[in-house]
Amino acid sequence: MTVAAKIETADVRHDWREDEVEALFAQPFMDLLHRAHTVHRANFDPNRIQISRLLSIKTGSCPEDCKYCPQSAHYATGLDKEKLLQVEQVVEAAAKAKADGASRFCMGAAWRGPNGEDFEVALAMVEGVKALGLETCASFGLLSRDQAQRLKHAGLDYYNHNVDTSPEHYEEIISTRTYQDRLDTLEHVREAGLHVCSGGIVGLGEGNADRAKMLVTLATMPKHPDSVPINLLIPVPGTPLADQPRPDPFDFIRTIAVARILMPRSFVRLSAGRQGMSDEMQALCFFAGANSVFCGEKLLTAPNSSPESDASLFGRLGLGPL
Ligand code: SAM
Ligand code: DTB
Ligand code: SF4
Repeated sequence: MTVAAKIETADVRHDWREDEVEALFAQPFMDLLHRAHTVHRANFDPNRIQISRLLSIKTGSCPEDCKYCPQSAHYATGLDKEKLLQVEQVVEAAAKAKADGASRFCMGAAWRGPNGEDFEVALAMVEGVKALGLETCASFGLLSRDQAQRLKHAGLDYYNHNVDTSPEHYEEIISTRTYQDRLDTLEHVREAGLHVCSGGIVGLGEGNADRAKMLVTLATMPKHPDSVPINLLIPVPGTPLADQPRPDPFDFIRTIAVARILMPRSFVRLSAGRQGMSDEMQALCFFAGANSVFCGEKLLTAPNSSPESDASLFGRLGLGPL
């Protein structure tokens, strides 16, 4: 390896500029993938992936208007609304996920943010899942400083809150909370000493310049998010983005590659949308630096790649769990 390549792969920079990152997106695909894979190999075992399992602890009737989301009360998506699950139901699901090989259990809730007695129940869920010896993750929406600290004390390891897209494109997608609200929540999470999980969605009608800005937002945080989920939009009938044209798969893979280069030590998760991807596309995502996935039949409400097709894919690629 040349000296220049060594510096490039070892560096953890927090001063990425939009023009540099747009230039990465504009590189020929093979050059970009080679660079991303080199960075990946210098920082991780390229044959291992981290496996998380998701559970929706409170489904549907969310007051927010995120145009991509089947759980928003603003859109008729035919989703059955559910009450908050009971602590025992969640702990039971987590124990099963652990037996199936998951190392992290992520609880999602269709809330603007946690409130009142529901938050107390959610804290008990975190305690119960942690006691099983799993890594815990929660995605409960906006958090105050105090709520972030209480989650930390309950045994939470990671908090997921996505920036979703670029600050500019965000205005087209969500009106009920601002980009700054999201950044404030991430600051509260960081200050509480929780690991940050933050990424976004590809396929919301954004271009590569927006994807570059989204990744610059993440890569210029005081500390890079420990996990960076890159979701491919699952177009859900009834949501305003149901008929959004599917982005070019190579642009999706480019987004993974650029995330890997910008945040060399973070886990980049090939998150929602794997069900619609070919095995070959997923393999290219792993080559480009994705090293984490959600496994299990379901994400929060949408179907995921089946455990059988995952077992077959990972087996054929020689990919093992971390
Ligand atoms: N309500 C909380 C919030 O918004 O932070 C937590 C749950 S929310 C469903 C978590 C993330 O799921 C969103 O930020 C978005 O990135 C992703 N998501 C939701 N619907 C999606 C879809 N149809 N396709 C891809 N990703 C989606
Ligand atoms: C994330 O970035 N993706 C997950 C998790 N964080 C909470 C959620 C994906 C949701 C996909 C649509 C659904 O299942 O409803
Ligand atoms: Fe609610 Fe989260 Fe869906 Fe937005 S993404 S509508 S906040 S559940």
